[in-house]
Amino acid sequence: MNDATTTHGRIIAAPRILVMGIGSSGTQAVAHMCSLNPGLDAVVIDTDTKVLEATTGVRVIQVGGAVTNGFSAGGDVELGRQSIEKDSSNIRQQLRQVDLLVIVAGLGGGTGSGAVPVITRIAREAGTLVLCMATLPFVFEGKPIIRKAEDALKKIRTHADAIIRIPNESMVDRADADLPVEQIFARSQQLMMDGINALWRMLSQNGLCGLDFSCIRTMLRNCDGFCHFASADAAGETRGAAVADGLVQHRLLNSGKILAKAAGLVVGLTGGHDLKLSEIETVMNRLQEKLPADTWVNFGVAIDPAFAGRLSAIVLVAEQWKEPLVDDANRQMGFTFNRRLSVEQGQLPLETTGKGRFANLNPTIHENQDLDVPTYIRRDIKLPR
Ligand SMILES: Nc1nc2c(ncn2[C@@H]2O[C@H](COP(=O)(O)OP(=O)(O)OP(=O)(O)O)[C@@H](O)[C@H]2O)c(=O)[nH]1
Ligand SMILES: [Mg+2]
Repeated sequence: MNDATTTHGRIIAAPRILVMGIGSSGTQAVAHMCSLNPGLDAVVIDTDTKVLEATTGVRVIQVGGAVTNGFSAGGDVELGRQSIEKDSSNIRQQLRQVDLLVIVAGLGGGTGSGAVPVITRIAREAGTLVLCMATLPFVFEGKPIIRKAEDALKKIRTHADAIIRIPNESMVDRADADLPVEQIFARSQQLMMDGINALWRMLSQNGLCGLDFSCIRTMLRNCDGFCHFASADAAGETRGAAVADGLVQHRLLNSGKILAKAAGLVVGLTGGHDLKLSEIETVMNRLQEKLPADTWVNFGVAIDPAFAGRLSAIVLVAEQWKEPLVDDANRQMGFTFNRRLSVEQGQLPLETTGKGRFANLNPTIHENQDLDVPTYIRRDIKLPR
């Protein structure tokens, strides 16, 4: 945590959120976010010199110079993976003191699909909470590209706390056939940007009640790998009702169907000093009407003078509610192996045995870890998800 200050004997800490755009579409999306919200702490990473040279207003890292010679990975996931592996120390450096890493990428190309699984792994090893926002290809892009994106998703899921999938296909309505494709891409960029801005606002501004970093962490770590999000913004007298409508009809929540089976929900509201209780009630009641009775719900309200006359909301929705894959206490690399494996649901009752004829050999220590201890035990991974 950063910026820890003491007020009346209470430690107040603002979490550091780093937004990372990976690959060409991730880079463009994050650069656009930074142009509209210069307060964002962000970095973009790509193999493609041309894309990076055209990018301004954000920290830029080129990877894989020796792998792709400054060109893109050309759709080759393995080249994307190698490019980031070769520069992994730089990525580790970027993650120092970061509490929440938000990755933005378009899956289906070489750099994003190859690099994001590696970055999520590095972030997990560093103990950083990882949320990945990934767009999925249009159907017209073809099966090989869709398969590439699906494979990447599976790999990302083993390390990221939560993934928000944004299918490009869901950005399109029937009436949109004649719209320029650029406009459709802009739509998903806008959605991601609204979501990240709202999340950033909730976590970096003083809340009136409720929502803080640990609440977001609980949500991301318990959502069993995937979660959904939506945001809505409105101004004027009827802003409470307009925001409620915007959320329950949101395309990323499948017009309310995702809410109807939600196992967990976090709602963050931001208004000005004129925010009324009735507006909060309008939004919360509309959402509650849609939810199953036993949904875990947490909400918070932040006041920002710039939101006078306006109301903004973000919701994060989990369809599943499960124990996290890795225990918090053991997320850092290099914890000592000296624990009893408890037998819980979703965990195999595996026993460790003696080293037998290997007992007198020196252990293989790398970066403070004993590599002779199986990875799933060193990292306290419960098998399988
Ligand atoms: N939403 C959105 N998606 C995009 C955009 N551009 C590309 N995509 C999607 O993102 C996927 C990956 O494209 P890129 O980001 O260009 O690929 P990359 O990761 O740079 O990979 P390489 O170019 O092969 O190194 C594509 O298959 C598209 O589905 C965009 O501007 N907006
Ligand atoms: Mg590219």
